[in-house]
Formats: sequence, C-alpha cells, structure tokens
Amino acid sequence: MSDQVIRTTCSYCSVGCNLDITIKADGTRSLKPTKEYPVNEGFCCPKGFHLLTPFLSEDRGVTPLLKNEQGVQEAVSWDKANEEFVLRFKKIIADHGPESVAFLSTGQIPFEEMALLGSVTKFGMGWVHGDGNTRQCMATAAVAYKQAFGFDAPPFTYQDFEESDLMVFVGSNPVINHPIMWNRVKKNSRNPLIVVVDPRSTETAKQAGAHFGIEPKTDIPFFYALARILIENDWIDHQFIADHTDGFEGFVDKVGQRSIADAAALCGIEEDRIYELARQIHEQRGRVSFWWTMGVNQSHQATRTAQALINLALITGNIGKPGTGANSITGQANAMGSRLFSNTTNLLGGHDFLNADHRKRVADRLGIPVEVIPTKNSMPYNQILEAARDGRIKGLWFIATNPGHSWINKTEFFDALKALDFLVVQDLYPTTETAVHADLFLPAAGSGEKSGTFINSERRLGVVQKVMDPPGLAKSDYDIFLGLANAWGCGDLFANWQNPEAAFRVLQRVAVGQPCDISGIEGYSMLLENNGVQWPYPQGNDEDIHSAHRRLFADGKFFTPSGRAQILFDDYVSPTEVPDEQYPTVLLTGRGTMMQFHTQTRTNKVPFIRSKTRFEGYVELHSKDAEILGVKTDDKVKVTSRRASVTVSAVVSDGVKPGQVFMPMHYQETNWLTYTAFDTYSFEPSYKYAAVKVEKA
Ligand SMILES: Nc1nc2c(c(=O)[nH]1)N[C@H]1C(S)=C(S)[C@@H](COP(=O)(O)OP(=O)(O)OC[C@H]3O[C@@H](n4cnc5c(=O)[nH]c(N)nc54)[C@H](O)[C@@H]3O)O[C@H]1N2
Ligand SMILES: Nc1nc2c(c(=O)[nH]1)N[C@H]1C(S)=C(S)[C@@H](COP(=O)(O)OP(=O)(O)OC[C@H]3O[C@@H](n4cnc5c(=O)[nH]c(N)nc54)[C@H](O)[C@@H]3O)O[C@H]1N2
Ligand code: SF4
Ligand SMILES: [Mo]
Repeated sequence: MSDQVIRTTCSYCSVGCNLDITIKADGTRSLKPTKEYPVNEGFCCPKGFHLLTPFLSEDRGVTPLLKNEQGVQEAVSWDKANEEFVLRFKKIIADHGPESVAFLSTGQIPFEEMALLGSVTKFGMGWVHGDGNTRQCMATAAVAYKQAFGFDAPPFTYQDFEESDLMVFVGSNPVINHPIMWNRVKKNSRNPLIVVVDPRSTETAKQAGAHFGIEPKTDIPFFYALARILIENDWIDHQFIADHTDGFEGFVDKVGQRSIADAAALCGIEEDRIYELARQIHEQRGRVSFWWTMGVNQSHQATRTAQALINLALITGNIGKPGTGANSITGQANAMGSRLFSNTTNLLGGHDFLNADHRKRVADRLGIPVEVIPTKNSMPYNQILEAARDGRIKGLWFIATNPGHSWINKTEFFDALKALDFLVVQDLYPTTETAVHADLFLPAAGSGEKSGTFINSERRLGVVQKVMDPPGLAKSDYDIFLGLANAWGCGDLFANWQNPEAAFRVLQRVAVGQPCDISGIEGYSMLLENNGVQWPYPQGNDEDIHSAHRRLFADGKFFTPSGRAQILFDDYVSPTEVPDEQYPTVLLTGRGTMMQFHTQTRTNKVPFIRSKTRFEGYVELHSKDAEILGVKTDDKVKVTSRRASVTVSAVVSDGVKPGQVFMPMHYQETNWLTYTAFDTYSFEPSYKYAAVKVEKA
C-alpha cells in the first residue's frame, strides 16, 4: 500500500489553516501545512503542527460513563447511555415542561454537527433553549453586525491585510492568537501603519507603529473622540454617508457631547495623539481597516464599542474596497459556522425563529412540519445558567465546551451545576473541569477522527477529514446526535441527514436566498479542489473561485430593509465594579501564549507545548507593583476578588501598567475571580475587567 495524503482543516483557531496528513504504509502519520491553501500558504503554528497528538492521550473518553447511586461514574454501553439520556430528559420535560432543559455547545465542532444538534433538540425533542460557546466569544460581533448591516456578515477577506495602508487592531493580539493570519499583515508591501489599541503592551503592540495603551474599558470615549475630530475637520466621506447610511446626524450630536480633552483624560492618552491618529486616517483614506477581537467583544458595552469601529469605517467610506472594513476576527475554528448554522441564536441559515415566513420556509426546505419549529428565541447562556441556579432549568447538556473552567465567575457556574437534576457532558476527555461532574458522559471523536466543514474568519468553508479512528467506543458527535434522535423517537425527521455531507446538502438548501447562500458549492470535493470557498456562493455564481477574494458590500448595499447601514451609538458608562481601597487593582484576562489553547484540555497533552509553557497559573504584574509587594517572578502571590481568592505565581512584566494585572485564561484559577457583567445587547460576558487585590502569599 502506498502513502495516503489526507487534507484537513485545523480545529483550533479561526484562521482556518489546512494541513496535509500523510499516512504511511506502516500506519504512521506525519503532518505538514498545505502549501497551496491560500489561508496558510505552507505555514502553521505549533498547535496545528501537533494537532493529532492530544487525540492519542491516555485520558481519552473511550466509553460512555453513568453516575451510579454512590455518585461514581461507571462505564456503560451506548444503548444504556442513550436510554438514560432519553428517560431522564423526558421525565424532566414531563414534570416541568419543555423550557426546563437546555444544551450549551461550541464553536469548535463542524457546522454539520452543530446544525444536527440544534435541529434534533429543537425540532425533534421539542426543546426551546440551547446556546453556544460563541456567546463567550463572538456574540457581540454577531449582534453588532446584525444591527448595523442587517445580517451577521463580517465583510473582509484576508487579502485585505495585504492591501491596507493603515490597520487599527483593537483589543486584539493576533501575533499570538491568529499567528498565521499575522503573516498576511507582514506580507503587506505597502509599508502600512499598524496601530494597536490595547491597555497592555502586547506582542502585537510591540510590532506596531503606534500603541494606544488606553485605560481598560474606555474604548467608546476614545473612538468617539476620534470620530469627532474626523467630523470637525471634514475628513469624512459625505457621499457615502448620504447614499448608504442612516443615523449620522445623531452620531454627530453624540460625539460632540464630550470634549477631546475630556476623552483623552478618561482614556489616559494625550490629546495630540488622538488628533494625530485622526490625521493619519484621513491621509490614508480609502485603505484604512479596523480589526477587533475579544478586547472589544468581552465588555459591558461591547456591542456599541464594536459599532464605534463600524461607524468609523462607514463615515470615512472605508468599506467594501480593498484594504478596508470594520472587521471582527473570529475565535474558534468554527465560530462562524456556529453563528449561522447552529440553530441557537437564529434559526438555521441566519433565519429568525420569531418570523412565521422564515419558519415556514425552513420547514418546507427541511421537509418537516412547521409546528415543530420553536416560535420563541432561546434564552442566552447567562440566563440559562441563572435559570439553572434558581431551579427553572433542571437538565443541561454541554457539548465540546468546558465552562467549568471558561465561564465567568465559577462560583456561580458551579452553583448552577449543583442545582441540576441531570447533567450530560460530551467531550473528548472525561477529565475536564466540567466533565468530572457529569451524571452522564458521552465520549466524542475529535476533529481528526471525523469529517465535516468549518467556516473561518474570512467566511471560508474548509473541510475536516478523518485521518484516524476514534479510540474505544468514542464516536463522532454527529453519530452521537443521530443515535440520540433515534432513541428519542424523532429519528424520522432526519432521514435526509444520514451523514455530514448529506447534512451539508440539506443546509445548502436551507440557506438559499440568504446572505450566506452556499448553494453553488458542489459538495466537499469542490471545497477540497478549490482550496475552500468563501460565502456567499449561490448557485449560478460564475466568478472564478480560484482567484476570488470575496469581500462584501462593494456596491454599498447592506442587508437592512432600507439597504442602508445603521450608525448606532450610546452614552459611555463605566463598569459597575471599579477598583477601590479594598480591591485597588484592575484584573485583565485573555490569552497567554501562542501555544496554549483555552482551557488546555488539548494543548497541555502535547509534550512540546508543555515543555515551552508554564504548567501552573500565573499573574503578570508591573515591576513597580512587584517591588511594592516585595515579589519577583516565580514567587507565589494571592489574588483576591469579591468572588474568591487564588494563589498563583507572579510574573514581572512590562506588558501591564502599574495598577493593572493580567491573568491568562488557560489556568483554572482565573475565572474564580472574574466579575459577572454582560453586554446589554449581546449578553457576552465582560471577562476582561474586575477589581482585585494582590498580596504576597
Ligand atoms: N494561542 C491561542 N490562540 C487563540 C486562542 C487561544 O486560546 N490560544 N483562542 C482563540 C479564540 S476562541 C479567540 S476568541 C481569539 C482571541 O483573540 P484575542 O482577542 O486577540 O485574545 P485575548 O488575549 O483574549 O484579548 C485580546 C486583548 O484584549 C485586550 N483588552 C482587555 N481589555 C481591553 C479593553 O478594555 N479595550 C481594549 N481595546 N482591549 C482590551 C487584552 O489586553 C488582550 O491583549 O483567539 C483565538 N486564538
Ligand atoms: N477569563 C476569561 N475567560 C474566558 C476568555 C477570556 O478571554 N478570559 N475567553 C472566552 C472565549 S473567547 C472562549 S472561546 C472560551 C473557550 O472556552 P471553552 O469552549 O470552554 O474552551 P475549550 O478548552 O476550547 O473547550 C472545548 C472543549 O471541547 C472538547 N473538544 C474538542 N474537540 C471536540 C469535539 O470534536 N467534540 C467534542 N464533543 N468535544 C471536543 C475539548 O476537550 C474541551 O474540553 O473561553 C472564554 N473564557
Ligand atoms: S494559526 Fe490557528 S488554524 Fe493555523 S495552525 Fe495555528 S491554531 Fe491552527
Ligand atoms: Mo473565543
């Protein structure tokens, strides 16, 4: 037998690199990044390079586990697991109604799997509530776009990194978090100015031409001040504003309400520097792009912050052209797929649960009775957990997410788990902080052990292919969902969904006519042959997809009913928990290194990564603060918030300012400290701001 080469898409971050895995005649495997794939052009980061290693780990879930009467998880068969799932959830629904159960899922599994999960639960099992990990991550961007553009439609293509003259990165650290995407920035031959707006001096800030180390959570006054200067100097695109936007006059009033001096003082930035940035935006007009990630999305005023960037792009006419845009960079490998096809925050394909025409259309295209489609929206993640805490939700099912580590304020999270009658966790590992509490654990196959499709940050669909078998009784999430549907007695509704590629075809039909129409894609083979395809790709699309870099809004037409983009804004409000005498320090959180991913269930199983990263939790603090405390790197410190107290190592760093500390989210200590606050519109947690005190331990 000769060597076999199988192409797959990396299942960590949303860059969406492709990897070629060679399976040799003797069964051994080797991996190299795909040269011809336009996303990564032959490069990958260490996470992708070691993609398959965590799947071989000894703590993989190899059988379903069910808690016995002594509270100990015991191995059971799939028949028993399915039977228990159905029995327990049906009993809860019979006793407390369909709104007493919910699922919480991910941005990490293929979108065919997410769509099947959302459909089996909501159309088959009669559930109403189900939300995704995307609530922790992309909800703000999704809501900001939907309100401003009429659809959750990030407008850019990675080519824009190479074609921009001025790139403003806001709350975004792509050098470590989207490393291969950053290669595209470095490839830009136009000598661009790179500007970073981040309270910390990050790896990205260190490579930028200008860094604005604003006070945390002062983005709104900062960007409104910038808008005010652009407007007052007439450095704006009147024609574009008149032809393609609504709300400009109100915005002029709003940004006029605070002086530049006042904003500068609030943000901790010199006035002159804000003027200088406005001038640079004016001078580079036509090729200015704004990029944001979690420093924007995870805030108590996140949606309006994202829209402040959208507004800047709109009023300067920097949209729909090469090197422009108000561009949200996504997080997980398939965060974009979950936003459109998970049946959580919207009905499949970006439809609306509340719209009777949409329900009818989706039902017809799926061949299911319209009555099975819920007529109300799910509660968002935070409200589902709140309902669990006060007993309204009794049964919860977590899929491919580890909120026992990653959710904001873990005390509240575990209070919710304790109050449940039935907890199901579906993961690769029964050892995660969430899975160890499960009444029923379902062992899933990882991305190298199954097939499907991911959608990356630039809306590109890439194929995930199976390169190895899952261990023991573990099976793909897809097969788990189908098995549960059959056991529940609703399998007939999914007769057309025999396998992921069949589901792909079903979903293509569902999205016809939507902004995310993908009906022109001829199956997985076309995605493989053409190095992925960006949505939209409707049938009859005759563009040359080999060379296309698909950017949205070239015609200035948006997806709102009027076809015009909406300029949206609010008054600035400060966070509700601010430093005081008792808790004088601001806690910032985020990613720590390029090698570590999230709750580390996978990356801490890669020996190379473990050898290069800290195994135990740490807090970065400024040398002045370290000196006052009398601590140096590696000394233990106690970090205390109103929620909890944890002991971690100190790392003295010039990345944070005095009075601020930074803790990476990769360690389970961090979210004991975080403060439960949410954005008003997106309900995304404000992970990046809490008041703490730091003491020598
Ligand atoms: N290596 C690695 N890569 C990853 C991931 C990973 O875990 N590890 N996760 C992936 C996922 S799901 C995501 S969502 C992305 C996240 O990618 P990023 O958003 O780049 O990551 P973070 O470090 O969470 O946050 C970015 C920055 O926001 C800043 N920030 C905090 N508060 C504020 C504020 O008030 N204003 C501004 N302007 N900035 C602020 C922080 O200092 C931080 O540097 O990364 C993806 N890529
Ligand atoms: N303080 C603080 N907290 C944060 C953040 C922050 O910046 N600060 N960032 C937030 C953000 S942006 C994110 S995205 C979240 C991430 O939070 P989580 O989603 O909880 O993090 P992961 O570690 O990616 O969890 C994914 C889980 O899925 C499992 N898994 C992997 N592949 C598969 C599969 O194919 N099938 C199944 N069934 N399971 C699989 C993994 O083993 C892991 O347990 O954290 C959030 N939490
Ligand atoms: S940059 Fe992201 S997609 Fe690319 S190899 Fe690294 S983790 Fe995977
Ligand atoms: Mo994320």
